[in-house]
Amino acid sequence: MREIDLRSDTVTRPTAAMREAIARAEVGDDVYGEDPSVNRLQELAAERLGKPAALFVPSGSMANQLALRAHTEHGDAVIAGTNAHLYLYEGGAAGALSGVQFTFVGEEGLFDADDVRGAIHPRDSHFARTRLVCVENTHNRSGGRVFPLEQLRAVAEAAREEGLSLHLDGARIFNAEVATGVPAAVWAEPFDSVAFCLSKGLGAPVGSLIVGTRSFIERVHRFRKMFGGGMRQAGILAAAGSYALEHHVKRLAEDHANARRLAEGLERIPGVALLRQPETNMVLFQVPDVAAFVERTRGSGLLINPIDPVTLRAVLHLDVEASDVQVALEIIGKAVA
Ligand code: TLP
Repeated sequence: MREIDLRSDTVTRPTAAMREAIARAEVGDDVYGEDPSVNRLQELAAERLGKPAALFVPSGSMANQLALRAHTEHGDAVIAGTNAHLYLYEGGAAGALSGVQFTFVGEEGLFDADDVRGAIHPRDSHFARTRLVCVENTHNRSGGRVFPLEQLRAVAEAAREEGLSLHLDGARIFNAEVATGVPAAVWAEPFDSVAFCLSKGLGAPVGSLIVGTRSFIERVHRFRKMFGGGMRQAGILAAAGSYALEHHVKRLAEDHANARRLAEGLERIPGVALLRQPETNMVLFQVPDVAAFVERTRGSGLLINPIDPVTLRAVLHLDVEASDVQVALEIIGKAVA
């Protein structure tokens, strides 16, 4: 039985061509800055995101947490959308490693300029100093939603006027690029720093990048060492990442098409409630008994994770074909019958 794994786009395995790129990778000691494959990936990433410098790090969580650490001091406040990954799903790191607290704004990851202005603490010693605004695009917890570009620019302008820094959790920024036709560098333009992942829709096994100005990346480099993220012959991972950036961006459109196919099919199954039309590669839906559903579908070779007691998230990726979507729909139909 071919297993269909829709738990996340993190579950992909490297393709044969990517494994070849890994096997051919030239390597060196990246803690000394001597790994040519890492250096090449960093240059490629900086160029793609339109920023002067980039740093390769082991995970998206580390990229976000390094950004928080580098932009803030202990005791500062950070403005973020509700259910931001860097708050909700990163093991409490922001409190533990950077000593920051959050002010949440908006709904489902989206917020506007007035939300930002209204969330800034008074400059008074009673209050934590508000220093940073974080945006997540696409937004994971709301099912891969894209932050509207003009709204994003207005948010950035408000933040700038108030002297705040801006960080983008762009773990899936290339999904936003492909869904909208707006280049990643344009999405990144208003931000001081951007984190993006190679190990999600792009299909590489490991790694994320953080991009920004040279002086910011130098600061992040120091914290990467401190957080234990300095890697040695990481070129074997970076080679997979460069391959992914060069070959796996355009194909994200297939994942988006499969997400729409899945959503259309789900709408026809009695007992299934689609939460909203997918904008990128995720589909959120509800069924009457989530626990029984997860067990039944798993028994039929289909893996889907709940994100809360009543909602499931199906994620489309490189290892899921259109024909798998049809099979998944049949399994789901039987599981809710
Ligand atoms: N998200 C994972 C889980 O942690 C929920 C997933 O399966 O979607 N930012 C965003 C927006 C993310 O979705 C993720 C991973 C990260 C950061 C963290 O990346 P990693 O897993 O590499 O630390």
